[in-house]
Amino acid sequence: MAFELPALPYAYDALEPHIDKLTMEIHHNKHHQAYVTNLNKALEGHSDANLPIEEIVKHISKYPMAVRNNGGGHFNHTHYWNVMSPNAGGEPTGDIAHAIQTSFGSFAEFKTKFTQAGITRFGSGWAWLIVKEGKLEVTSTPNQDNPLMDIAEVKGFPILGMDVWEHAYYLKQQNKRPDYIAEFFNVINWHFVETNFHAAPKG
Ligand code: MN3
Repeated sequence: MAFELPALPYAYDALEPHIDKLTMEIHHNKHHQAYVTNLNKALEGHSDANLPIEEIVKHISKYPMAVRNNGGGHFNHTHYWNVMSPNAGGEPTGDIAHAIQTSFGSFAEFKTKFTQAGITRFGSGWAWLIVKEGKLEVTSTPNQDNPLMDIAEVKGFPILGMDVWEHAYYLKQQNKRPDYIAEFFNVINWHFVETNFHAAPKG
């Protein structure tokens, strides 16, 4: 049983005009595929190749760097495709809206913090909204690390992840990462974020 590239839950052009078709095609079909291929290579003949990717990610310190980079890449991108959706964005409602209000004061304050986390992540990496000890927190990770990893500086349960690698936006926004982040807010699937919020450990 090898890891496989999951199908995108919508068409490559479904996030237009916010995220363009060519970026989505290359990002999914080339970048994510490469993480999957290289993860399979790195775990070839290893019994852990049958574990769910979450289990590998949680105990990432016991694996070589190739598993950290490519296993992280596989986990993060699988999350990312689902955290975006056509006809999405806007302000959340329900339990997740309430939790954001409680933790950050307002949605606008959360948006500022999350945007800053994405902008200030030097080089390649991710911005995250996590559940940590029952509370929401914004953090970021370098490369393909994520807050589930035992090596993460700030650990927690990721409920919303934003890819800020240049490959996520360079064809459309070139060097303007803040423009990509503004567009990302137009495609956030808050229902998926809320589902993750409910699945997070409470303690
Ligand atoms: Mn990416």
